[in-house]
Amino acid sequence: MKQLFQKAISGAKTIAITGHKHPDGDCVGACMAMYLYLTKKYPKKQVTVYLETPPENLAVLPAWDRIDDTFTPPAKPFDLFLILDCSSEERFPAASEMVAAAKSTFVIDHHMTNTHFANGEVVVPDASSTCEVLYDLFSANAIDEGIATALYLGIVHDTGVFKYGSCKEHTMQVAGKLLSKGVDAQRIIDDTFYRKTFLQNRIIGYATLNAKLFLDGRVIFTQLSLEDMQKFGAKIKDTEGVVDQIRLTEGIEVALFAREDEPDTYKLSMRAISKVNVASICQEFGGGGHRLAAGCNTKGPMEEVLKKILALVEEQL
Ligand SMILES: [Mn+2]
Repeated sequence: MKQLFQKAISGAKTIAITGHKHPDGDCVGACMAMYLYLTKKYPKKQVTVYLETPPENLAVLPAWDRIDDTFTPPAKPFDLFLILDCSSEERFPAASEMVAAAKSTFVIDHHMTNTHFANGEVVVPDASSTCEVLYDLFSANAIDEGIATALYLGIVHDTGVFKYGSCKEHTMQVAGKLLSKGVDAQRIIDDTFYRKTFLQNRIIGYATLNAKLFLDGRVIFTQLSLEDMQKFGAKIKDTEGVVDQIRLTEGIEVALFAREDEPDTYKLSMRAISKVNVASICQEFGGGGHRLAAGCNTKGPMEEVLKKILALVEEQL
């Protein structure tokens, strides 16, 4: 694995890094860690990081101001494009032309639904996060406090603070190594994960108030319509935390949160407790993710979509 990555890096003079649209903690942590690592270890290489403007609560990471969120293309195609935390080519629309023009592409990911779309890859479906995979690819002695903080943040976010089943012995060992580099764990966990804006908390409350139970209380569902979003003046990032809150309802096996992004077009987030593989359900709708946490985009009235999803959930219960 390490050699594959080193080989991909070695010949490249210009390297770009990107992650998926609506970047989350793991995606941003991975991109920043990679940027910091490459610029430190290979000062002669020219490194650019492209990302959609990340949520402000992640702005604790070093080199935050180096993110190019305008996706300005280079004068000459990149020698190497590193694509992090992306399961398929649809996940990075803003960078897709630059990626297609690059001389070589390399994916580092941990989604079991990865479609293997690049010239080279390190995909570890067993890993808790892309940041965990990166730790295993980096030379340990080059990891400083800044790189460690970025990696730690990604692991914290993708494991729901070390609680999901994806968080294994190795994850904790990696986290321990990162702590020894001086990571301020409490600050990262509180400030970037648990703290919500006033608006986020109001939306979590509203969405939870409107939630309904299905299949004898084993499925919880809530939605935010375009009208709701307008009423609150909410953006996508303001709906963060909804699905993780309703997931904590006693007796449920699956939590569903649908956010209407355009008329009758929904972003659906799914969580499962243990039995149901929500990634396989989301794949039926062109999405993907992990066994217990996945998402997809759906078209059509939500009542119809919900009916189909409930039928698929019931098959697995
Ligand atoms: Mn991830």
